Amino acid sequence: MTAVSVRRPLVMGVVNLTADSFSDGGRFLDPATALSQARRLIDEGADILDLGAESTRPGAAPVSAALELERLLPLIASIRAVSDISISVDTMKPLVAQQAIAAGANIWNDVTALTHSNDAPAFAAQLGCEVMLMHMRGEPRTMQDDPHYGDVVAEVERYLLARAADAEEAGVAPDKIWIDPGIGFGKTVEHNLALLNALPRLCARGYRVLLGASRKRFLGALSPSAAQPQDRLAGSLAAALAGARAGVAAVRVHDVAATVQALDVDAAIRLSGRS
Ligand code: HH2
Repeated sequence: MTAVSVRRPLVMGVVNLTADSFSDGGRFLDPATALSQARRLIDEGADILDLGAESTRPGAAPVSAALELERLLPLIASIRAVSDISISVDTMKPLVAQQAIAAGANIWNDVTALTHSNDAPAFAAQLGCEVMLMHMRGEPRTMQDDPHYGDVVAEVERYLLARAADAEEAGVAPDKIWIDPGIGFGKTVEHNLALLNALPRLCARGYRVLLGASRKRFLGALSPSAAQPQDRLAGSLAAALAGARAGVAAVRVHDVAATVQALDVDAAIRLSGRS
């Protein structure tokens, strides 16, 4: 008999090396604290660590490539000294991605979906790493100023498929491409809910899908007890489970242990329902 299995999404734990991230800004700026946070997320069961040195929250100030690298490279080296976990680097700058990959990162997570410069897709192809292409409307500084869409699902899907096609044309292998609807990036609460409902459709497009809903502001609008980012664990888990049921390949989260537990139980329930 062939073994039946239900694969749960990979869990990507966030380590923000930023002064101003919306949920944990400034907490892990010190290199030793950042490393201990990374180790903690590994111990809690993270499959991927997502390291970001520039906040993308609405209104965030840009950070120079030099400062991003100053924050990222020592941490990548110290994680690599203790673990072979997959590391993604959350940056829009090709040169930062290049140096991070050279230092031991495996994945380029780009919230601008390789549009920051004309040569970004060629850069990604040359690096040979996995790339995560996220949808964002506008830029972080202004993206939440009254975002409008005709049909948010169709527009986000069209954009992501066009960006993936561009990456493939530049030489990125299709199995290295991830797509991500960019929850909260130039979207109202209703847009985010429509996209969460459309995850099965996105997952059917042949690319791995990443979902990042953890602690985001729309959760606070949906439940009165979730006003502050640190009070949004339960809502974040609900979104992660919706992603798991839709077939996403990974969820990007701040609370790794709780997410692993919720996804493990959910996978076991689904598995037992099949037997
Ligand atoms: N969300 C954030 C940052 N990077 N990358 C992808 N691919 N998808 C996401 O949904 C995503 C992302 C925002 O969360 P956080 O890192 O906690 O905050 P900040 O951008 O303020 O550092």
